[in-house]
Parts: sequence; C-alpha cells; structure tokens
Amino acid sequence: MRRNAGNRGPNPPPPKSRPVAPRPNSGKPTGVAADAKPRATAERPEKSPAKSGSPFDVIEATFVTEARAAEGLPPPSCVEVAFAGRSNVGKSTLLNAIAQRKGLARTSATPGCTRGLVLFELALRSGEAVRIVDLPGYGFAARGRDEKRDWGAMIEGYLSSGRPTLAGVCVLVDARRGPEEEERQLVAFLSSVGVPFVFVATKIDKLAKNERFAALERVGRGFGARVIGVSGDTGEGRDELVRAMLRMSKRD
Ligand SMILES: Nc1nc2c(ncn2[C@@H]2O[C@H](COP(=O)(O)OP(=O)(O)OP(=O)(O)O)[C@@H](O)[C@H]2O)c(=O)[nH]1
Ligand SMILES: [Mg+2]
Repeated sequence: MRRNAGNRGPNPPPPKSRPVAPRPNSGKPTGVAADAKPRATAERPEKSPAKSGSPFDVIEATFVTEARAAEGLPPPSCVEVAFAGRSNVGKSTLLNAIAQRKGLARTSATPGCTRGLVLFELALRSGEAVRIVDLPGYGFAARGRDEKRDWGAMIEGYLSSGRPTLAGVCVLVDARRGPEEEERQLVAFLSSVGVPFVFVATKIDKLAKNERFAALERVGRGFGARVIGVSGDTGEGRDELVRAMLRMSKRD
C-alpha cells in the first residue's frame, strides 16, 4: 500500500509516541459514558431493510471488537478507515450515518463517550467491504490527565502501528469551528507516519446553506486539503464521504 498519498500538511516534528501497553481484549465493549445511548447490534450483523439500490448502501453492518490498543485488534484482513477528531465533534454519529444504522456506534451529548478503538465491518451493496474504526476523542479538558494520556497513546499507537490495512483517516472538524491546534498536530502526526487523510467538516446542518461554502474553505485553509461537508443527523454528504473512503482504500 502506498503511503504518503493523501493530503499532506506542513511537517513539524511529530508528537512523541509512547509505548502502548497491550491489554487483554474480551471482544466486549468497555468503558462507556454514563449517558451513552446503547449500541443496538453488538456482535450480530444488522441487515438493511431498505432497498434503495445505491452501490454505497450498507447491506450488513457488524460490530467487530473494541480494543484498548492496536495489539488488541484482530489480525489485519480488510481495509480500515479510522475516524479521528476532538470529543463531541460527531464521530460516532457520522459512523452510524455511514453504516445507515442508528445505534451501531454509541453516541452521547457528553464528551468522552467513545473510549477504545471500536471496529465495525460494513458490507456494501457493491460487494465491497470496509472496516471503520471509531477512535476516542481528543482535546477534552474535563478528563483526567492520566486518561487523556492513555487515550493519546492509544490513538497514536494505532495510527503509527504500521497496520497494513489502515487505508486512511477521516479527520473530523466541527464546520462551525474550523481546525485548531489539536487538528494541526494530528495532521502533522499523520503526515509523519505516512497515513493518508481527508478533512470532514461535521454538523453542517447547523449552518445555513449560504454559510457552508465559506465554512468548508475555512476548515481546509492552510492545509491544501480536500474537505467533505457532512451531517450525521441528516445524512448530507454521506455518499460523497463513502466514495472518498473507498478511494483511499483502493490506493496502493
Ligand atoms: N446537529 C447535529 N448534531 C450532531 C451531529 N453529529 C453529532 N451530533 C451531536 O453531537 C453530540 C456528540 O456526538 P458523538 O457522535 O457522540 O460525538 P463523538 O465525536 O463520537 O464524541 P466522543 O465519543 O466523546 O469523542 C451528540 O449530542 C450528537 O447528537 C450532526 O451532524 N448534527
Ligand atoms: Mg464517539
């Protein structure tokens, strides 16, 4: 798989990677925020009742595992696209929109809902399969220092693990905020480890139609990066994002 093929930002020194201690992986979800909405499907694949006929429709969505370190993930077998971004940016909600399943990934209004590397497998109507990885959010100050450090190590450990199936990362940025220091660091880190990425501007439904173009420009400014505007709530941008994910997964 060809690396360094995605959007490349400026290349300051990467954040230091710390060794990640492997933990036993029970295959069961762990560490869930108190108000998290339950995942509906657990290990059982959820069949799609809809028959819209788009090749990007998900006909089967399966929870694979939740791990606390890259070493706890199953052996690489199917292309993976990971979703990274600060807490509450809408990663898990977007994964549900991509999977066309409401309760697959846990979502919550309380930041810090996702606490491990949560892996799902999607089978598309086109016959393609892709795994999506829900990552814990970063930049949530109300978490304890130790927990933030562990999450940082977990995310960096996974992204720099050299997993051959990791095709790229969707870097989520709230369309109303634009990228901040954490996003710059993440992009620099991805560039330093040679993992392709695309920018995804979330919660686009919160902006009026005539504000969106400028908001997307603001998200990509300074990175020369492609930006896809999405709403996990309304599904806007979902097909365009799935196309971008498949493109990343076909690069070699
Ligand atoms: N209006 C709107 N709200 C959204 C959208 N996506 C997510 N939200 C809301 O934002 C909050 C956080 O959503 P999550 O999907 O749990 O965010 P997350 O990035 O996975 O958060 P962590 O797991 O804590 O990192 C929830 O209250 C969602 O309902 C969106 O596209 N539009
Ligand atoms: Mg989440």
